[in-house]
Amino acid sequence: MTRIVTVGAAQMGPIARDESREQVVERLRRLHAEAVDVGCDVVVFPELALTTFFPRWYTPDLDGHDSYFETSMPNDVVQPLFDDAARTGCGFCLGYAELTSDGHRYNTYVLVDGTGAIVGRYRKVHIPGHADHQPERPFQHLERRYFEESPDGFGVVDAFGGSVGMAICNDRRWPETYRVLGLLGAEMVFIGYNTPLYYAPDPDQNPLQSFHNNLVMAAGAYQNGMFVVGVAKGGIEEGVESLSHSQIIAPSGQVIAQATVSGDLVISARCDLDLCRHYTDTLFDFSTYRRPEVYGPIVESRGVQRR
Ligand code: CDT
Repeated sequence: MTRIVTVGAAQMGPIARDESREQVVERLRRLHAEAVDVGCDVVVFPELALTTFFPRWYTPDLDGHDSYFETSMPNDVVQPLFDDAARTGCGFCLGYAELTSDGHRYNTYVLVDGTGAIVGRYRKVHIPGHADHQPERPFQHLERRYFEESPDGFGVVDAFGGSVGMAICNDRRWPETYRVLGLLGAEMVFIGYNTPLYYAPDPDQNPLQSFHNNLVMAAGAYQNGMFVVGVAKGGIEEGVESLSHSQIIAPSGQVIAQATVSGDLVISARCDLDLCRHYTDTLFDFSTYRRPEVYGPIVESRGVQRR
């Protein structure tokens, strides 16, 4: 029996600073309905999909952006989206800023199945940017001020007839993300992102943003025999332009669906999860070919250690 999962990537255009949660949830519901119309079993929303990308602004107090965080999930404002999932049978993956009851702040994804139940939660592992105010930059990237690194790491959830992993934005640039998920048996990895086109530490990278986006996700998909669904919040948000180019990538590394314009839209692909085995049973048969006994530095050291 084939295991076909129809996956949607619900790309979003900008979310304005003064856009209410209710307005944003209406946008998400429209995208979810579009995904249902094209037969999706699950639709993936971007990173921090309920608000503008607030780490671009500095606040003197750490709690200065707490109004952008959710203290419960689901909550009254997003409940209609959960109800849509239960009514239609189409699940979703939603990114938001999470403030826990004991005061921790995370950049979080939840995976919701076709009954409207949360079946997985992931907190971003690799937190990019800086923690201090750097007024010389045209805009800030203060994720390291407003988010803690996940203490939990990566995990895989049985959902939609397969094994699903989640990662968030900067995580997609790190091979460890995909390899850990691959070792946990992930067949599909959902990755939302907000990627400004301007990179202050090295603007030479600016024209390469789209290339790097595909490079890392396609390599991750191929080297680990998995589908990768990359979903942008792109366009010009509060004066900062971010990458769109959402894409769904097969275990072969080939792009099988791609957004050709920016803004709110759904792309989708029918993913035969058994295709993963073409790679994980052959070239990337981990248990036959991997050599963990010589990979020590990967887990023993954080930075470069010349020997
Ligand atoms: N959201 C996020 O992780 N964005 C980063 C921007 C580069 S670091 C300033 C990314 O890796 O796309």
